[in-house]
Amino acid sequence: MKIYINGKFYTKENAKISVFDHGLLYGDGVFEGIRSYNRLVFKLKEHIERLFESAHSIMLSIPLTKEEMIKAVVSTLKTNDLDNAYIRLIVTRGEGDLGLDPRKCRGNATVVIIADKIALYPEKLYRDGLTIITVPTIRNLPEALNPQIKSLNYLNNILAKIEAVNAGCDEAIMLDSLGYVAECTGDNIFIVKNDHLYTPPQCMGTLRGITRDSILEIARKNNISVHEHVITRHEVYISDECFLTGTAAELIPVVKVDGRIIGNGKPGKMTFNLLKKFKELTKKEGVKY
Ligand code: PXG
Repeated sequence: MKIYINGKFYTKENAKISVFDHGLLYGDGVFEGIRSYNRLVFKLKEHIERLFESAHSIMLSIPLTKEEMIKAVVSTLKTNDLDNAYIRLIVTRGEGDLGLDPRKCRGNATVVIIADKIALYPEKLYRDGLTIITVPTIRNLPEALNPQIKSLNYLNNILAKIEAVNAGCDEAIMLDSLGYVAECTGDNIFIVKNDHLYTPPQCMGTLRGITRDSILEIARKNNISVHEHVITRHEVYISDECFLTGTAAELIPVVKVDGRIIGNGKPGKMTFNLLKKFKELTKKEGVKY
């Protein structure tokens, strides 16, 4: 495995950054998780766009242009000769001192690109569906740390994941400060009711997921009624189908929430149909390498 750090490639053993890097000291940085399918990088432009938006919001200046960043990702994939990959793109504030003042990092942002494989859940769960739970930890408040910023500070999500794991569940539903369903720890959430598709709007505590947007696009093209609308836990409990979306998980069915069986307890028809169409899209769309 060859890892890109600031324009050079290193073996896994030699891929190291400073312990004074503010990405490590404070989680001060931004990231993206991207997938490639059959030598096509899915929605690469959208991921790079979101990375630059996250960086702009935290006043982190990325030392590459968007075009250069795209080239760096492509070159990492070529160097590693992976047909299907999970790419982790990280930009940290860089090396500073032990104070949190980002000016001490002198604009030396660190860019890291790792291309590897990832299977978030065992194959069986894609067939049988997940058991999930609503957890006490709410999603970060947008007025404190906006979930639209994909920052390296993921403790909010990790705490929720720990609560789900402690309860013996696969994933956590995180609510927003008003008690509406926001999203899961690394995925967006959808429900189906009477053939209509619902997902929370991106304004409260919800990341505008790129997989989420692809599913919405596929649904609209297939004349499915789509609603970006606030969702309560009650609406999840009485839904016909429920599924999660994310680059790492792709699209995975949910069959039990807070002890309530969803639909007939099996992954639903619309879920499988959207998954099939999503897979088709990943086969034909993307940046070639
Ligand atoms: N919500 C959150 C909070 C995320 O972190 C998504 C939704 C889905 O967004 P995309 O654009 O990927 O459809 C994410 C992204 C993991 C893991 O190990 C998950 C993400 C990032 C890094 C690791 O589960 N999810």
